[in-house]
Amino acid sequence: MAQLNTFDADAGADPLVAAIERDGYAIVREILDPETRARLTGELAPHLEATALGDPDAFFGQKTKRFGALLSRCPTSRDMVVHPLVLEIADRVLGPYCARYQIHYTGVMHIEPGESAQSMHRDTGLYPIQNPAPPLTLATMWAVSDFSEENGATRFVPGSHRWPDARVPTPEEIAVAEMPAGSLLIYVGSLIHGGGANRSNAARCGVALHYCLGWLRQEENQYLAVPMEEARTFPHRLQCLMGYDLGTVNLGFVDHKHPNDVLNGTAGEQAGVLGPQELMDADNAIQRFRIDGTEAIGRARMKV
Ligand SMILES: O=C(O)CCC(=O)C(=O)O
Ligand SMILES: [Fe+2]
Repeated sequence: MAQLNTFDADAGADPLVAAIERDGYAIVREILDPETRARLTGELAPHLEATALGDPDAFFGQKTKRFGALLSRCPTSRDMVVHPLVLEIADRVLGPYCARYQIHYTGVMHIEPGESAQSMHRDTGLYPIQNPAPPLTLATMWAVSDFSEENGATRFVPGSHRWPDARVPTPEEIAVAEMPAGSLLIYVGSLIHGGGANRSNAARCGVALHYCLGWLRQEENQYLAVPMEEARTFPHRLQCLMGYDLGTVNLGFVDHKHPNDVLNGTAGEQAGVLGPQELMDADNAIQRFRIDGTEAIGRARMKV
């Protein structure tokens, strides 16, 4: 396997965006400082303790602990999700296809010893859009523990974001996102990937924060995952990323009012401005999709 696209935390967005466009992914080494990672680990601990193993859905794993609603449960994730480097990458990867992007999913993927490899999949399989397709979602996987081949580091197929749906990877085409704790794997949601098998004697812990185009339904419902009174205390940018914003002109209003005004109790009696010039301009700049047919190909979960 060729050298992975691995960058230092001060590399800047340009080489990362180029790698993500070309190969579908990039790894940023040790972007979280040890204090932040320790705080994050502490915030996750009681929730991991309270989470049972053995998800009824085989896809999620029998020895993997998962929980979501991180913005409520884990205050450090509020800073991670607005990390300037990640948002610059999201601006450039998702930005051409939407007036606004938004938070799609927040969660922990904690793979315990003995877990087998997850099926390889595309996260964008949620949406019935044929591949290859422009980026619909962008995923970040933050290594809370070290990620190694032995302990279940994410497996992925470089370049598979450009493949048609029918192509299944060979074992030789699979790369492993080995990275020290505090590092970050960023990939487009159409990249074929999956959690690895954990053959070590300690858990592999990752925090996944995903983004999607603002005109798609979010995988995790942010409006119900975080109580409204709590969301009201969040910074404006974070509220908007959760979806308390218009997805584009007129998209996502509440009773003809702006959702951010409704959240914060500033909406007033009259209809809100649902198509401000800046949003009109952003909407006009979107690269529009051509939908030229449908095909019954099903959603792929590949055992490789
Ligand atoms: O745990 C991992 O490394 C990846 C998990 C994953 O891709 C998923 O659950 O969608
Ligand atoms: Fe996934």
